[in-house]
Amino acid sequence: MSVKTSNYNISTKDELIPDGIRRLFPALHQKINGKPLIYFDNAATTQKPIQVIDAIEQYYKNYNANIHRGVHTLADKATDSFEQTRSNIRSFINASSDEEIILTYGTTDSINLVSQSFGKKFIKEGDDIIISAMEHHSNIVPWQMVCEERGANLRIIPITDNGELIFEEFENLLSHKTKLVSVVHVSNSLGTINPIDQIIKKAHLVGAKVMIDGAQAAAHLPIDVQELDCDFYAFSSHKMFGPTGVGVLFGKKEILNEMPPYRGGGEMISQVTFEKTLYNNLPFKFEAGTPNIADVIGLKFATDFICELTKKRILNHEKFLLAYAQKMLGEIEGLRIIGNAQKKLGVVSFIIEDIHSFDIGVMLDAGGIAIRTGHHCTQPLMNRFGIEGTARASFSVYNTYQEIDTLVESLKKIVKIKRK
Ligand code: 7TS
Repeated sequence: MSVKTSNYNISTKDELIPDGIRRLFPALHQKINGKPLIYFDNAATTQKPIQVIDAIEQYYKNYNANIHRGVHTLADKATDSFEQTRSNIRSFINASSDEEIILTYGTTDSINLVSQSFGKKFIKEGDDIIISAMEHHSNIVPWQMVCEERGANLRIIPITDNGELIFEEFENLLSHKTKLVSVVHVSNSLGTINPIDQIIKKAHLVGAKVMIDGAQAAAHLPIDVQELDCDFYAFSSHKMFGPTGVGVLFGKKEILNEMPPYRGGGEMISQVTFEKTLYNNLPFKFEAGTPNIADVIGLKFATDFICELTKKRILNHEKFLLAYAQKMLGEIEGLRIIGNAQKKLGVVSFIIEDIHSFDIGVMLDAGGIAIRTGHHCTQPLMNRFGIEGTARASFSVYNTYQEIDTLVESLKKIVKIKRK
C-alpha cells in the first residue's frame, strides 16, 4: 500500500494545515511522560511522514537488491528507484545535470568529501580557507584538518551581537590567497539566513570556490544552485523529512571532474588492474561501495512531500510561528534570545538568567516538550557570545501556535519554581 497525500487535508491555496499534516506523522501521536508530545527539535532532525516510512518498507519487502550492474528484475527496479531520487534532487535544487548530484551519508560526509578531495588537489601551503564564526563543527573541523595537512590558514568571518555576518570583514579577508569559502546558509544555533548570493559573488571575484552548508536550509528555503552559482552545496535528508544516513553534495561538473576520488572501492571504478585503476564517470566516481539504498529511495518521497507543501507555504507558516514564539518568549522574565538577525528562520535559541539550559530541557521534557540544549555543535559561536549553551526550539510544518503557548506556559512555571 502506498500513501496518497491527497487523502489528507494538508494545505489551502496559501497556507499549511498543520492538523492535516500531523496525521501523516505517526511519531507525533504519542504521549511523553503522560503529556502529548510537542516536538520542537526539528533543527536536529525532523519527524518522518508515513509515505517516507512506507517507501523504505516497500523496498525491503518487495524489491531489495543491490543497484547498478544487476541483470535481474529486482536489481533494475532498485536501480531505477535509487536514480529517481537523484533526478528529484537535481530538480529540487535546479542543478543542470544528474552528474552533479553525489549521494552521500549526510552534510558532514559531503563536507568531508570536498575538504579531502578538493583540498588534496587545490589547497597549497600558504593558501586561505574562509569560514564564519557561526559554523557547525562539521563545517569547521574538516577544514582545520585540511589546513593542518596542507599548511594553509583558516580565516574566520566575525559576526555582530545580533548574529549577522560582518560583510565588510568578509571582504577584507578575501585575497588572491583565498582558495575556498565555506559558509552556512542558515545557522542551526541562531537561525540567521546568510547573504550567500553576495558571498558567492564576492568570493568568485578573487577566484575562490564557494561551498554552502545547506543543512538547515534545504527543508525551508528555495534553492537554485544555478542562480546562486555556488560551486558546492551540501545537505542532509534527515533534516527534511527523509531518513537518516543519506545526504547530498551538489558540485559543479567541471570542478568535480577535476577532483580526485574521495574513497576507493566498488562502483567508483571503470577498470581495475593491480597496476592502475581507471575511475568511473560522475557521479559514481564519488560513490564508493553499496550505498544506503533504502533510505536514498525514502528521500525521494521526502522531496515530493516538500514540493507538495511548497517552500512558499512552509516559509510562511514557520515565519508566523517564529514571530509568535519570539514575542511570547520575550515576555518571560530574565529570558534572552540569542540570535536576532533581520533575516531568520524558525529557530529560537535562548538563555534564562540563573537557570542552566540543561535544566530547562529536562524540565520541559517532563511535560512532553522536546527541545535541544547545549552548544548545538557550535562551540566557537557559544564562545563568541560568552555562554556555554542555549535552549533551542526549532519549528517545522506540523507545529502549531497552541504548542508555542504550552512551551511559554511551561517556561513560566519553570522560572517560578527555580526562583522560589
Ligand atoms: N551543518 C549544520 C548547519 C547543521 O545544523 C548540522 C546538524 C550539520 C551541518 C551536520 O549535519 P549531519 O546531518 O551531517 O549531522 N545540526 C544539528 C543540530 O543543530 N542539532 O543536531 C544536529
